[in-house]
Amino acid sequence: MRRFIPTILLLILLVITIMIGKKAQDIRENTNMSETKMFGENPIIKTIYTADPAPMVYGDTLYLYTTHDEDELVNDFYTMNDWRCFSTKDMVNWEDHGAIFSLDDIAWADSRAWAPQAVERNGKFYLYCPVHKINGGMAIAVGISDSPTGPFKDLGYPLVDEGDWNDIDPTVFIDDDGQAYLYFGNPELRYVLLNEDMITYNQEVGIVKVPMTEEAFAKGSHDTGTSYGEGPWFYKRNDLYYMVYAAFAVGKQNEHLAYSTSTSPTGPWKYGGVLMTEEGGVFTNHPGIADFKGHSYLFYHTGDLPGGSLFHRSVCVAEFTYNEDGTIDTIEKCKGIEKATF
Ligand code: FUB
Repeated sequence: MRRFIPTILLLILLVITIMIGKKAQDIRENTNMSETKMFGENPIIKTIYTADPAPMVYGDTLYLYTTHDEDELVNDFYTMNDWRCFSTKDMVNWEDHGAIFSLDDIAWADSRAWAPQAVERNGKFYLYCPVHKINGGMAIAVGISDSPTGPFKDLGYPLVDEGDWNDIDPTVFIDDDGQAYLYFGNPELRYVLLNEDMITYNQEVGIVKVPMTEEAFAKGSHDTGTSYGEGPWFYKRNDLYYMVYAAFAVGKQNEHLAYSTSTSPTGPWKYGGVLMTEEGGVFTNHPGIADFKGHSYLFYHTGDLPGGSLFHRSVCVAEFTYNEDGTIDTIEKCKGIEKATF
């Protein structure tokens, strides 16, 4: 019998070890410890003040173009000299590509490097940017590059220049039939039909003024009597065209985000609702929407970085979903988003 005691003890030890191992596995499975979730925290760019986010998905990467609020203000107003680019493959880790286009590259502009949007066509990248003309009003410049991260080279003259202050905040979209649209404007929404070269537009159609009706943009407190303010973002999803924009509600000081839809790229537009309220924001807000790796994202800006203000903004992002009929519920300003998994 004494001969068997060590063997019995060994067997008991083995059974106990197996039981502990099994228990640990159960705990892991029940608490999902095998999956480590990662979150990206808002504001997503923490090194400088950024605003007016414009996402562009190209290949397996999301490129985010932004404006840049300088730390030091000139004349106590928006002080913005260059456009920045950041990229991510998972919505959590961001690479900073620095200044990819700047007022120094545009001989005919002197200030206000405002809200841009980029698009790719035939292997070239086009960055549409509002700027202030030397001795003039606002106009839309085009930067051209062989790479999404620049450097961008100026076209040499404005693409849109009506001699008024409406020519800001361009949003570009190429439809399935190849027709490209450039919408822009504050306080009126206007558009041109871009030619295939993306640097000229159909002169016969010219600059079209969208009817600023309450059916299209709801009653509001901006100059047209509607809520449409500025910062349009134009895109299509499931044959429905969306116009998302910064809006002014009656009795409110700060901008909220709203959207309208249409079954045609040129309207008529039908007001859809509030996408993001003014709450927790600064005077401006600015939408940029992208589908990336199976998720839908709304980029926007707040004043949430330390030292933040209406002139020192910071870009944030929120994930959202569409309702079955294509409508979108109001999206909360949020703490951040989960790492995109694929
Ligand atoms: O960032 C400067 C201007 O403020 C933009 O062009 C507008 O959309 C608003 O965000």
